[in-house]
Amino acid sequence: MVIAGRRGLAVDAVTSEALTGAPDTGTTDRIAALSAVAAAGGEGLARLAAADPALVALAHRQRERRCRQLNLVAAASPTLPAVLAAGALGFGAVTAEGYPGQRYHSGAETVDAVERLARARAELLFGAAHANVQPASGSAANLAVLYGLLGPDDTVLSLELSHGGHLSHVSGAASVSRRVRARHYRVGPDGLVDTDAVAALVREVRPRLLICGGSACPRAVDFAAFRRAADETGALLMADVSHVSGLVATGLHPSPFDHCDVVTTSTYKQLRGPRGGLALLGARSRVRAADLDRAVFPGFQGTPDFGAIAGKAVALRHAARPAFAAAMGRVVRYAGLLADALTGRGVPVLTGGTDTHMVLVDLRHAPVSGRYVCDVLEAHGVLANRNPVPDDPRPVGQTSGLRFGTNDLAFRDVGDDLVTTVVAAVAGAVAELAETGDQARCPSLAVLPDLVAEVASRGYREE
Ligand code: DSN
Repeated sequence: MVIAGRRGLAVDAVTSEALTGAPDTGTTDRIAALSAVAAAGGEGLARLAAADPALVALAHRQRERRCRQLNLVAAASPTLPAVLAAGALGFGAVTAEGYPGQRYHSGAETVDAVERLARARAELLFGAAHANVQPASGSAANLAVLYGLLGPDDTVLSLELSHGGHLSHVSGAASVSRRVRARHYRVGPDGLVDTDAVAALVREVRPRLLICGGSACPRAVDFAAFRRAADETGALLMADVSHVSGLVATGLHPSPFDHCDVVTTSTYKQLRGPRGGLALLGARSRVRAADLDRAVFPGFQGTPDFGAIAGKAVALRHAARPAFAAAMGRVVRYAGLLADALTGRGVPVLTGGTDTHMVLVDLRHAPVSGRYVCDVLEAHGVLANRNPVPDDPRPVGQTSGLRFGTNDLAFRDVGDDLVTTVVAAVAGAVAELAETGDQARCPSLAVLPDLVAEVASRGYREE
């Protein structure tokens, strides 16, 4: 297959054969042998059904729900079937602390190669100087950096949680805030981060680490401006690109790797990978690879999940393919359609639009909360999440925001006409709820279940 994308050819050229000397083949015999060990294979499922019928019943229920749902959760992408299979091959059963060639347990030769493969693909895909593929999640990657690279007197400067930051960026609600000192910058009335104001705060706070990116940032992050802000006092700069790592990998979002010392991401939010994270170094990072590795292990985690690392390797290879780049193009386009449909119906969205997969509805002046709208949409088959907005007048259990994302929709085998119709119906439902406060007076809701079923019946492309 021809591979494109910024670093596609190089990513595809990294084979386990190159790393281990063992032939890279997928012969029928080998696949048959593997299906016997794969927990997802028929034999494994039959055993599960006998061992735990309750769990199998829940799996059926979840499958049936998925057939009636449109997933517009911004923090989700559909896990690749190949990633699920990789996770079920038995690598996860290996206990081996440490890093390839330097494990604390024997029997790690094969998982060493798996980890090297994932690491090489991550470095090539993103243009990173170094990749640590062991973090159990994006949060774990962030916490490893915070605990491992900062001293007791250091301060972190990051985006405030209610303004779009993340719990693991030393939010007051996270236990890390009892160990690591933090100050936070905020977005302005336009919903955007003013990087000149961040630079001024850097001069005042003199943080050891400046963090950019977050969980509810619909606009592209200006990494170069954050670098200039960090350089005011020589702070380290870290970007958390968990939400946009697919866009970064395909060049549809600016890359942090020329500007940041450390870059973290989760692997399931946009990369179609397993639950897990990556901690990466920028091209000119002042952090040494050995220090980053020590921060993850032994600093923060023990034995990594090699099943997840195998899944990360698969997802990283897939992210270098033309089909993934095409899907990322649709992600951004569909999010723009949704933002336009909402604003066209008089529903404000934060920042007035989006550059990414994410659209943040602002319900501050509506008679209904984010939670209410989220619950009503779910009852009609549409998944989203309630989200705080800056200076939210409602409590965090209710919120005045609603966060949508278009990752799942963009990977589905649906054409633009159906997407346009669905997006208009979702926007209509939100607009009517925001205007009337009463779901009984929202005609757009009635059309949602059939549209959702139509989209859900299409399955995913390029698997
Ligand atoms: N970080 C959370 C979010 O963005 O929704 C999910 O992991």
